[in-house]
Amino acid sequence: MGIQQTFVETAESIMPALRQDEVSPLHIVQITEDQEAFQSWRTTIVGKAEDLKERPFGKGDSVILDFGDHLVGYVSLAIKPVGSPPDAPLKLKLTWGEMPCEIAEPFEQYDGWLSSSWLQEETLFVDVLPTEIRLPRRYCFRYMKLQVLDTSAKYKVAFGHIGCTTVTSGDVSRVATLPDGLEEDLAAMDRIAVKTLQDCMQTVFEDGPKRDRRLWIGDLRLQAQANYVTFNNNDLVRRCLYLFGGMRLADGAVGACVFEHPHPHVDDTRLYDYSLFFAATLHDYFEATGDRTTLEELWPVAMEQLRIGANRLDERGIVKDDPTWWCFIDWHQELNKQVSAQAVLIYCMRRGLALAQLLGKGNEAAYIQAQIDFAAGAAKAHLWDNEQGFFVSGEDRQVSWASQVWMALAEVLSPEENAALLNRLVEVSPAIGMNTPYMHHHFIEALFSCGLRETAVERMRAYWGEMMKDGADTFWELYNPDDKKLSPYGSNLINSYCHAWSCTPTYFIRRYLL
Ligand code: RAM
Repeated sequence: MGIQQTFVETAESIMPALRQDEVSPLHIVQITEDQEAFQSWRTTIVGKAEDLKERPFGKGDSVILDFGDHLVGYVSLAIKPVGSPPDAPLKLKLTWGEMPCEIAEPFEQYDGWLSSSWLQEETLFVDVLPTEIRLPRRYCFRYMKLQVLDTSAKYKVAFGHIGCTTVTSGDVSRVATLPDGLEEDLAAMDRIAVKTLQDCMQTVFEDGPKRDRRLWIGDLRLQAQANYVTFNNNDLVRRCLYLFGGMRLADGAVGACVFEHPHPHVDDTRLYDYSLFFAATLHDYFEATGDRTTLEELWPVAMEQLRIGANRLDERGIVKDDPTWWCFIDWHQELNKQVSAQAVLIYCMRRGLALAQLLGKGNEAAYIQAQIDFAAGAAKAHLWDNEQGFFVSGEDRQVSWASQVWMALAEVLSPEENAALLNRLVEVSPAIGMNTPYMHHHFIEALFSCGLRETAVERMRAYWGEMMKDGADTFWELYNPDDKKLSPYGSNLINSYCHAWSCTPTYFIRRYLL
């Protein structure tokens, strides 16, 4: 299978232009340890950024600048010598942070399992002063620390213009203003969600502009849904669909993520649920755009994902669960993913069925319908525990939030039974919870689709609302109100604090609450 060049060419032909803006820092801040503050770091304004211009910096001097909001872009700075003619290079260290922790905690102490190279820092040796430097890498930050590691005994330096040229393919003027009357906290939540999406919108829908800076299909699906009610950059969704469709794994499965550079190529990560989401994303794209040409071209890819997914059903009609198999669902080590995977399969097949019917593909529609009946029937027969009133997953018959949420979305039970299932879930609150905004998204979506609007809004407030109270400028990759340093990567320094899959409050607000 591998590469379908014409699809990749279509994707490359609709490369978006990036919009730029110039942003300057606002404040000089101090970051101090405070157990009461989010992740134990408190930020205090100690001056205006413009006051920096007159301040000479010698060996060992440093300053932290606050740009006032989350930015993605290219940093430039003007540096001039103060005192005698510079008789040695300037050695300057720069550190960027989306969050105070990245500025306050030395990166040398980082011991997580993702590469430390994601941590944003730079050491510059400047031979000739004065100078104006534009750094070649794109950074993602609100805070920037300047540390003069050395000048010489004879001169110091001063910083003139410091700025960031931001980049995004999201045109904020296309986002409709919210009507008056929406509660203030929800309007603020919408604004932060839109900003999150905007900063992730580059030449693809990136998962996080700090990390991993690439296109993952699980993230894409949610970004696309948020995009249809905000930026409406539908060509960007189309480009991403063609990238996934054009570059697949050896057996035809859609890869979990793709890279754009040095040329488009698919990563070798395979996730059961992510491959299936190709069909759901194509379904949503067609629903939003009515673009039949794209649907017709990419339909065979979607159909193939459904077949590959259904091939994992055992003779009973249950997704085989073994240690070699990887399904994402949530960052949660103890979560058994069998029930959720079964539900994702059914959820995606339902959307595939709608597309097959629309395209008049009778045989394929019949095949999908038969698989839905098989898998949904098996779920009720083998995964439902009548006594507990929950779906149970894996050999140990685990009851988790994810299993119930995904089964509600898969509509295996009747609408009334689904609503009762979600109410029971909230009441019983099983110990195997949800860790990511991605999993919370599915919980909220399930609540809205079962008509549990009040609980949905309450839960949005309890999750994204808490992130706001904890100072979010953009919504985060990971958040657990009970464990604020939670990271699946061994350190919260490497977490992404502007993350695609966290942008969906705007989708909920604009789709269900206006
Ligand atoms: C992480 C990223 C990304 C997600 C994958 C599965 O690397 O956070 O958003 O889709 O995991």
